[in-house]
Amino acid sequence: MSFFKKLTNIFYKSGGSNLEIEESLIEADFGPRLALSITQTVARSKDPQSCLRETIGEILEPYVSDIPVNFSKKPFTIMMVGVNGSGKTTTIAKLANFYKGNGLRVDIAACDTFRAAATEQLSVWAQRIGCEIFRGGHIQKDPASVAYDALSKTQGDVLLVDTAGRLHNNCNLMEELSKISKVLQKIDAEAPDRTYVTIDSTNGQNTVEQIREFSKFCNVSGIVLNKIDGGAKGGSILRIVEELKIPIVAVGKGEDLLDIDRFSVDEFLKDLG
Ligand SMILES: Nc1nc2c(ncn2[C@@H]2O[C@H](COP(=O)(O)OP(=O)(O)OP(=O)(O)O)[C@@H](O)[C@H]2O)c(=O)[nH]1
Ligand SMILES: [Mg+2]
Repeated sequence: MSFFKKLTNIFYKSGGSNLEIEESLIEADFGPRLALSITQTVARSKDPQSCLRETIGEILEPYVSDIPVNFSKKPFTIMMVGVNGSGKTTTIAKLANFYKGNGLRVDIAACDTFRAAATEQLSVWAQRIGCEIFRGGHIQKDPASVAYDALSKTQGDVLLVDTAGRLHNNCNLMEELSKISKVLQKIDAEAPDRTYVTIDSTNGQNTVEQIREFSKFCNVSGIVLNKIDGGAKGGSILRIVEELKIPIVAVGKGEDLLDIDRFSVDEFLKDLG
């Protein structure tokens, strides 16, 4: 049962208590502090269900943005970072397809040189979408040099930089992200123009900590919330925007190229009834 359905049941059940509301919010990854403050607000209301909707909407709305598309310069460099399997490469493919559909020329830098299969995965997407890919060649290059090569050669309007998945507490691998940014800055002092962190929304536990760590090594400017089709509990996104104040630039709703969209508070809340 979705957490909103569960909450609805609590609201309609006579004698449903604040404690039950708070527990459901905690279970849904809202975190104890936010769960308590939302419960206190809702408890004061005559219409708890609408109040919950409004309270959650008020927290999220200021941080919802369209997928950015009007770029101030060319090439506009977007780097994708995140923990293993959070959907970086798929998001790169979806964004490349989205930008191409908006009439932009998109190039991709395959900077996940960690696994050979990663470059292959991206090459298949690039071919399908019809965009150029810069990759490391046979002798494995380091990611920063692939990024440098790509930014110095690209003719695209947008350069999308894929990176390898890494655990946010692995300092050496996190340093590698700083190095990619620094090397790009030798060509363009503002690059990467945006850094998006991908979040697997089915894995709500430590997402705030993940983003906080990534932000120490690169300037995280947006969140892509992936796998919201996968029965996500969802509450962690409230903690993310409330604590870190970073906008949600897109959501991933599946594994195909078109499964990317603007975050919708209404859809997020639709199970509320
Ligand atoms: N259901 C669903 N699956 C997704 C979504 N985004 C990515 N996936 C799947 O999740 C798996 C991992 O996606 P990748 O894009 O390879 O993730 P990654 O972050 O690049 O992974 P690493 O490079 O290994 O760190 C793949 O099987 C994707 O098809 C999504 O929005 N919904
Ligand atoms: Mg990848």
